[in-house]
Amino acid sequence: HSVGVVGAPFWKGQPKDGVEKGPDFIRGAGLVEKLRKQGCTVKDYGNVTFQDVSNDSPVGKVQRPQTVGLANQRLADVVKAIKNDGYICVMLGGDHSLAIGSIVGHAAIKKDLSVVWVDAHADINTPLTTPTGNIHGQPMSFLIKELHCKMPVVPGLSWIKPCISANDLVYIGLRDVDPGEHYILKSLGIKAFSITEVDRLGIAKVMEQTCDHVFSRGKKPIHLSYDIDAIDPMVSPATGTPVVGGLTYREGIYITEVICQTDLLSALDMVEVNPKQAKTDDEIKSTVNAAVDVVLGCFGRVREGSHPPDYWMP
Ligand code: DIR
Ligand code: MN
Ligand code: MN
Ligand code: MN
Repeated sequence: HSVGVVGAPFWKGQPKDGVEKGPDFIRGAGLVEKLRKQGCTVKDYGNVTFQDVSNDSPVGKVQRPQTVGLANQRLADVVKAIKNDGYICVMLGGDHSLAIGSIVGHAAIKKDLSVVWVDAHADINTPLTTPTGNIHGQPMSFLIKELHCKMPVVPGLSWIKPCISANDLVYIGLRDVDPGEHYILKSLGIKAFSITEVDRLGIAKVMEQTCDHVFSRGKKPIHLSYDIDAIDPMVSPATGTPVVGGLTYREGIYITEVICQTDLLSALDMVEVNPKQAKTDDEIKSTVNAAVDVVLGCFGRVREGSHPPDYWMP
């Protein structure tokens, strides 16, 4: 695999600082070296620098729309460049509002994407349904074509052109969904495997059905947007909005092994690692390691072990 890594140290899609430290903590745990050791070609594009916007007052309930909008325009350009260079793009967040720029940039190069969204949350509130005003709870609403008619014009965010069909989105791990979000999922018929479906079917069936769904209209590139809070807070507590009863570490990694086997992964977001939300160093370590292992699993790491094709037994 050819992997282009970019850090997006941005927190202003939600109120808690610390999530901007995510990229450097994930790199600090040896991500790039570990990817190379498992045979990947890796280019590290460094961290994106974001501009501050003064007088960015809320529009309705939406917090910091100009800052988040500008950051995502910048990120979209960087992701476009990484895709044009021929790499699978790995965006290290940062908060999940960054999925806007990541997906818009990706979709500009690869027409007709599928999105697999692994998260405790659906992140599909519109600026009108949002209970918090935080844009990290809203990115998908800006990207879904069928929601465009329900979206108010928000200054700073009006450049976003929806690029994903409701049919091309699959959720895994949901367990904290707002009423407006639930209405959207049901009325647009969006495929969603909540944690209840993971309990009912098991993760293997969930992934089989996820693949059936995304491949039913042909083999399209996959954008995997992975929020670390999908995994149980016993494993990944260092995140802004932990929700009990999440994916086990094993389920979280199994998802990545199946996605890797499709050979269609084209971009990955690894977001919402917030070292400042940890109570101990061990909590940071466990969360960051889970994030690193998610990325490694996407690029060929298999838990049964492996050996190079030219291995010669001593
Ligand atoms: C909530 C929380 N649904 C919101 N969302 C989170 O703010 O819209 N997303 N935490 O990751
Ligand atoms: Mn999220
Ligand atoms: Mn989440
Ligand atoms: Mn693969």
